[in-house]
Amino acid sequence: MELSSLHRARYGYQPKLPEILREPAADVFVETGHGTRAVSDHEELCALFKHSYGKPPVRFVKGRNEKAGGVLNVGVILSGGQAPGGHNVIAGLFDGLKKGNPASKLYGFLGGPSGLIEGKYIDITAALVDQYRNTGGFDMIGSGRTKIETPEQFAASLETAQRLKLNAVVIIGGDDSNTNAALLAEYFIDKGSGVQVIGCPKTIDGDLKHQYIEASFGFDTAVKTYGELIGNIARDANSAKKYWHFIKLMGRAASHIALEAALQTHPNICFISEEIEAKGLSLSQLVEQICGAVIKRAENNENFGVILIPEGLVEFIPEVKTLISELNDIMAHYKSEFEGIRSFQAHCAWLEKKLSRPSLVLFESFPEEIAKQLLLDRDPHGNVQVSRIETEKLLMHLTEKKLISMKVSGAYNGKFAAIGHFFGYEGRSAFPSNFDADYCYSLGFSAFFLIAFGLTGYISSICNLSAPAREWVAGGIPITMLMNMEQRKGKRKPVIKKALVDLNGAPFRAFAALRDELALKTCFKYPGAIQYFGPPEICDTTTITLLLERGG
Ligand code: FBP
Repeated sequence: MELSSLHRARYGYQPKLPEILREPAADVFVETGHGTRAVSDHEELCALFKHSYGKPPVRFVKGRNEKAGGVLNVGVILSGGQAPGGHNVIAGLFDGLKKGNPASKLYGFLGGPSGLIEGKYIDITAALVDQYRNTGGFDMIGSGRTKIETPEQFAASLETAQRLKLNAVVIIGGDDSNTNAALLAEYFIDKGSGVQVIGCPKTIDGDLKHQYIEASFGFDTAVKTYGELIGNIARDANSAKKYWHFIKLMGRAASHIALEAALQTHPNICFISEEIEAKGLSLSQLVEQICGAVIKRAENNENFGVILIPEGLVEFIPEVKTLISELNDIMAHYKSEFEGIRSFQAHCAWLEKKLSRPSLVLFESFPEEIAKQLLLDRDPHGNVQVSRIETEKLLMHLTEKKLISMKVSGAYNGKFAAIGHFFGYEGRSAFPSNFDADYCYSLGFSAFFLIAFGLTGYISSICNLSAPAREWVAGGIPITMLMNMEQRKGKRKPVIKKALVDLNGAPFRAFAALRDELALKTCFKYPGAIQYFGPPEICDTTTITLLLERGG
């Protein structure tokens, strides 16, 4: 592979670690806190996680550990969507293991959790790790979205772990993957296997968040990548003064990415799904809001603008949410009948008898492309794949329609030309920012210490993230602490509770204080590209969200 100059330079970057993780393994001790409770549904979760529920949080402190230095065999899995920094978690884990004892081994399961189930793995060697240090993507071992859920899959996972004589499995993933890590940890204890399971918080969506998990890795780099692109578009719009840009941003249900991008770039409008649900705003009210800004700006001859749309928006607009939920039920209940229908027209005719009247009217009012996207396959968790629904195009279409009708009635006389964009995959495999490179390396190193101290069912935790890396606090918390019970595919299941945007939180309040002015005036900010080398105030700062949440 021919390397770019930046690629080569990034190999030489030494990620910064918290002070405590730089100590020799024998000089690090574990301090335990008090027993913990789940987010809610304490009794039910306690019964489901008989062996692993309610354990205390731990953090690493200076102290003597006579037992340090044993040989450990560990397997690692990258799970779910790519997030910048995954390779550095593996590098941190690898370096930690080798620092503990050079004879320790790390195996990488290929293609996500299915690699563990099917026993597909590679040896992770120093030469391999060195090819991936500080790089984006998950291509070192690949990723996948297989959920370990059947008794056979659990048994096969244990068989693989025992065949490789593993002390532990590390699962690097989001809320669903770490839920799986908790279930696997409980299963391994129940079988008396002694195989530990440790999770690491990954997802660009930023919705795996808690007092002890201040950020999921990848969010920082992804939003900085989108921030650069949105800033460039905003500047182009302000130069040409002729287009409205409708930009959908990844993030699944949560609007953290859109909110952070809005704080970075000051678009004219940014919808926050959580607020739309809380206020019960309809699709036509959102379109009216857009038209209001278009008309007002046209009065100043500003026939251009930027609108940010969180990926999951459609699922938070009450009437669309009802439609999607009816479709989910119908598609699950009449699966084979639904799959047997060959054409879109035939699907529509079939749905006429199945959907409620208001949902049918709404479905039929959508452009054909959008209606088709609502019928695409659900993900393994039964959710609609919001990344594949072109909400930006839907809003462009409805805005244009409304403005045309206003022109006919003489209520509006400006120009409107819209361009749609979707930013998601562009940010998931970028070279990790210094923050993500440091944070991920620390998470991996911390996972090693959790394993060395014999813990299981824990997620690696690095706190105090708005401070310089040397002051970060390393440790872990039991995964059950993040969980509650939710209805999934018609059954109550233990799951990690998604952290959506808090409408009372500092990031949302900061945006809400600005937005009336942003809607009318042109106040764009241009963050520019991620900087990897240079002064710390340009290269090492993290997101506005994290700084505001940490009171910065
Ligand atoms: P994770 O939750 O697994 O980190 O994935 C996040 C995400 O990037 C979402 O923002 C997006 O909706 C989804 O993955 C897209 O999934 P896919 O890669 O399967 O298209």
